Amino acid sequence: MKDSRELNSMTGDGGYNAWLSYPALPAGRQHEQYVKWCGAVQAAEENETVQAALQEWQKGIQSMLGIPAVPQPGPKGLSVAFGTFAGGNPLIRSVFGEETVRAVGPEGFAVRTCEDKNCIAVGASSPAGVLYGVFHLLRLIGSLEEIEGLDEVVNPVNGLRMINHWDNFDGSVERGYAGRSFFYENNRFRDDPERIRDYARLMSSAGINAIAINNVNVHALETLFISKYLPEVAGIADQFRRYGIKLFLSVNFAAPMHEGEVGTADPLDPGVRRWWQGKAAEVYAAIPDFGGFVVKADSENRPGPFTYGRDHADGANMLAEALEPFGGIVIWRCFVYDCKQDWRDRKTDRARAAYDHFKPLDGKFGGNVILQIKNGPMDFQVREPVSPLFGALERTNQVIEFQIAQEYTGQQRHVCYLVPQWKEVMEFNTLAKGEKSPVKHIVDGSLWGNRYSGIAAVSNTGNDRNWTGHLLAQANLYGFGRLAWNPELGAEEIAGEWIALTFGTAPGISGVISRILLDSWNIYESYTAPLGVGWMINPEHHYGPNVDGYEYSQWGTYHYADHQGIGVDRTVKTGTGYSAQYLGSNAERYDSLEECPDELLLFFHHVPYTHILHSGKTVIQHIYDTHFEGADRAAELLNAWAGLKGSIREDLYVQVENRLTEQSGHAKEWRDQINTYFYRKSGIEDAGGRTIY
Ligand code: GCW
Repeated sequence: MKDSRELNSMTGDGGYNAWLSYPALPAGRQHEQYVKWCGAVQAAEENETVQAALQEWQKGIQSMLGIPAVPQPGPKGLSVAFGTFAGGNPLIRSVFGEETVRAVGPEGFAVRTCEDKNCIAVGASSPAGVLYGVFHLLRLIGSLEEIEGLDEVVNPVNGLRMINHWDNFDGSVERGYAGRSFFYENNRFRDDPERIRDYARLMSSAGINAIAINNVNVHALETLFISKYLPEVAGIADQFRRYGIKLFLSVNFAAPMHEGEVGTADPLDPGVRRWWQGKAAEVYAAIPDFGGFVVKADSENRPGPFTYGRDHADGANMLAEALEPFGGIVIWRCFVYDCKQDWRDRKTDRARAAYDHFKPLDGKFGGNVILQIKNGPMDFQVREPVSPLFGALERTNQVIEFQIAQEYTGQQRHVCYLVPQWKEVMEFNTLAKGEKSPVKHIVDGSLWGNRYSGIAAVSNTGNDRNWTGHLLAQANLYGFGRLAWNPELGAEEIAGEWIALTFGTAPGISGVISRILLDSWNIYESYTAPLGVGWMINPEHHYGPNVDGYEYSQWGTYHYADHQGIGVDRTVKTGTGYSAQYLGSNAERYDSLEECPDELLLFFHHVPYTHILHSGKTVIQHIYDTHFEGADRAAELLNAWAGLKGSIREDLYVQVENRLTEQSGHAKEWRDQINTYFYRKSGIEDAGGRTIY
């Protein structure tokens, strides 16, 4: 336990500084080592990003070590030096030889402890690389890692490391669970540059380099972000630029009509093409390093090329042509499906939709178009198979889309650390090009040699003091960035970093918080919809149990539970044929009732409640057991957390205690609703004789 003096000396920021809190490090050997090197800093380049790195370094060192990092023009005792290779500090060039310089990519960095030159040097080819390198060093120090003997080159694995905001101009956030937007309020840009700067710092320190600032559902006023509101958008881009982040905008496909200048949005119409070209020129005049457009078209009632008998490639390529001269890209979303499926029609299947729409278009997209594909075929459920589009598109740039916002995983009122889920998806072997074809190598561009690569995710932030509502949801935000930077990092490793940087390194803390995080996905899954079938939430707002919420609505998302059984038949012979969208043994495994993994059984098969799982249990007993256990384990999370009282800052402690209390109660509600539903449907008793209403 920390002594109370030390705890109280930490500011009660309510979680605002998140993983950039820079908690004071304990005295000892490591502390001495850091103090020895970090008292002086050489970083004279005038570039604003290098200067941002310097400020961050000084802030971090002061706070963690309690000493100033004094800027120093040249060598004099030990120091930390950072800059670009071409930046004019001869020390940087003398530390890193030609070979190292060549190995450092556009956003990477090299870091070396040079005893003979009395410095720890961070060198990069770009200012952004310098900034990433400085955050790297700060992270090492914050986690009590060695900084002597450093010698490494670090490059991000994925080119695009992107956050998508679903923020609306009125200040609301679609699927936002952490307050309102910090960009907008009441159809105005909020005048809060400090918040945006701190947001950019957080994102950049996690490795993010692209942010789309408005909802993919682009309403009337947001349509004008590429015209009337460009000056304000450019102001945000200025803030982002300093931290190596490019700004993107979601655009309305029907914008040319909306602004009343053209009578159609037909992508093959010359007037429409000219309109977008003019718009692109205006945007780049205001924001020279503008990233590009994100587009949700012909999806959930958004306009798109279908209206004109054109396809997605026609639509995307038209926008791509407008952006190409400026180096911009089009990110075209594949979340396209018929949201009005009728239950009598057993062949239409929402899960099939993205593949059916986009597979035939492989190879038809322009070089600066990237398809953005949700990780699963449905919609960010706690458990889904991997989208079969991964592996189906050989000649198309593609990025994967995750959802950091916990729309279906407890809405940041329940803890659900999603990094393990994302890792599982990234490791999934698509078999697209032989035995070693994991999703991570499709999205990083290496499998097919794509020009663009990357990973995007829907943000979980808002203007709540701690950014994410649930303090532990910060780990998802941080973890997403780190995983996008390097998918080889482990879920536990990332959790460990986040914990040290947020709560400090006092013994006994990390193990407890790490366990909570790492168990949380499995716990959440166990008391909600069983065996991969998904949904079972209240329609529209998507929070809380409602087994038949979507079963009897017009949205066409079913589990088909009756008194005999449950599950969606997606097999080839008797079902929707979805399983055939996978390749080779994946298709066979999912199609086969015997081989299908338990956790996805009800996604692929309709079975009687008495069906025996690989685990040896019947489906119905599995449902009862997991729901009783899940609710108990949710309650234990609260007990585990209670053990930290007094060891971590009180303002942080209390926040999580409140949320875990709520979760523990809500998990019981889930347990009872689901168990009671299936008991009454099936008439089968729980072998454990526990209370089911
Ligand atoms: O997950 C669903 C959400 C919608 C969202 C849509 C999408 C932005 O319920 O709110 O719209 O996905 O991804 O476009």
